[in-house]
Amino acid sequence: MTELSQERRLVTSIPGPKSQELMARKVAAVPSGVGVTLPVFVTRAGGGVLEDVDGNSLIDFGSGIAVTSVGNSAEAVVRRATAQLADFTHTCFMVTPYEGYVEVAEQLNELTPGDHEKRTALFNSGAEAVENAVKIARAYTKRTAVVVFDHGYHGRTNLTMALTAKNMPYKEGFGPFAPEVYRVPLAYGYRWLTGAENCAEEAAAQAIDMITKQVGAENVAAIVIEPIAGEGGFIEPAKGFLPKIVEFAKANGIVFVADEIQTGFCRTGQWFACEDEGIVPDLITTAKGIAGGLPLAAVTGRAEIMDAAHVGGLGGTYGGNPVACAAALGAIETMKELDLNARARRIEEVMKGRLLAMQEKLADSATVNIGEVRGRGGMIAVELVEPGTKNPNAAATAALAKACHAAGLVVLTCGTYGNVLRFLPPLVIGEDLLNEGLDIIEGAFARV
Ligand code: PLZ
Repeated sequence: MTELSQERRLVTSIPGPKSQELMARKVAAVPSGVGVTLPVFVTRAGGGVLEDVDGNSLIDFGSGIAVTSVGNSAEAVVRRATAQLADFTHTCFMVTPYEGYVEVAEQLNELTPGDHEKRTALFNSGAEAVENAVKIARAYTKRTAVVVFDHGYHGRTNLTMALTAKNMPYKEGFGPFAPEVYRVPLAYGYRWLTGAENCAEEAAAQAIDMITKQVGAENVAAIVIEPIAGEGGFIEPAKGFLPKIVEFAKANGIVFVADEIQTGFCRTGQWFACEDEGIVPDLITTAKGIAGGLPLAAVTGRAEIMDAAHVGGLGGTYGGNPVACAAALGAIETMKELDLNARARRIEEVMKGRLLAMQEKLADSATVNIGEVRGRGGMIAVELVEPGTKNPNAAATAALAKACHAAGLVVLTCGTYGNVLRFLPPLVIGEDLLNEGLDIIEGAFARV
């Protein structure tokens, strides 16, 4: 197969005619509930590009939602997964186990924060990992309540829909939801009414007050939080907020669960985003970046908590599939070899430099302002507002994303108010493509 050339190349309009034909088949064969951000059908992908059926090559600032951090079809992922495919594809780890699963567990026990004794259980999706973290915390504490935060996202299964904050599109019409889920404020500095400088202190106090007054700390099994809220808008909780919540959990025998499904595996310039504030979670959920694109997820945590579930209480037919495990070992090998943490930090430097300049340039714009540039590593976003206000500008966000797509740049939106343009490039993207992508964003701002 010919090497995928690392360039943007548009030979048709986006989407091209072949993609449009396939989209018509999709509409006839797949329910409309399964949405599509950019109806371009992919044939090959790698490095920082996606190639489509019409021969276009698009720059990838999405990584399939923070999954292909090591790039699509990364060499070590393909090599190890291919070898595993030829050896055996499935036995079910609960029936007759295999080494790859144990090796992934060992790696995660070592890479995650804290040097206490740990255990790891493997699953198929992020939502499944979060569900299992809650099961484990309930088994350990013999309590039922789960505390989550404003703007939180944890999945689309029944329990994780309950844990997820945003109604549309995730929950609307899909209830009733799982009980014993309580939502408290998140330290969202940009939108904190008394100002960002008071946010960490006040939000933590409010959250703790709500837990103690409305739920009772002694009833709480787990506090589940993303160290950076992903789908909610790439919100970095104001510094000091997370440590206060951790301290409260510790003082009250509550299992602190960090959902690092989007932030994990070098995405934020650390193995895990918790590390930035020195946080050691009791349990940590991971998925996405873990296996270079193959479906795999994990719960890693303190041995005494992880071992609380009775024998046979955890599992699933496919959890820790051997091919996915081999891919994960290849992905982790790549992260170490290429020092993707350093690459993520470089991406932040380049992106923030240019986005902050755009923010300044747009200060007098009559259509859109960049309210805030935020995020860490290869997880960067701009929150867009109406000129001279903090009113969310979802219309401009949608228009900008569309303009980027038409120019051959895959970008995603997010945010409770739909007004955040987010960038999640593969961490192996070349700096020329990174800058070309930023040129496109700058051009889109100039036109919108
Ligand atoms: N926790 C922090 O980011 C998945 C969702 C895309 P699954 N985020 C992308 C969509 O619209 O469905 C996510 C996450 C965090 C949990 C999940 C859920 O992971 O692998 O999608 O189940």
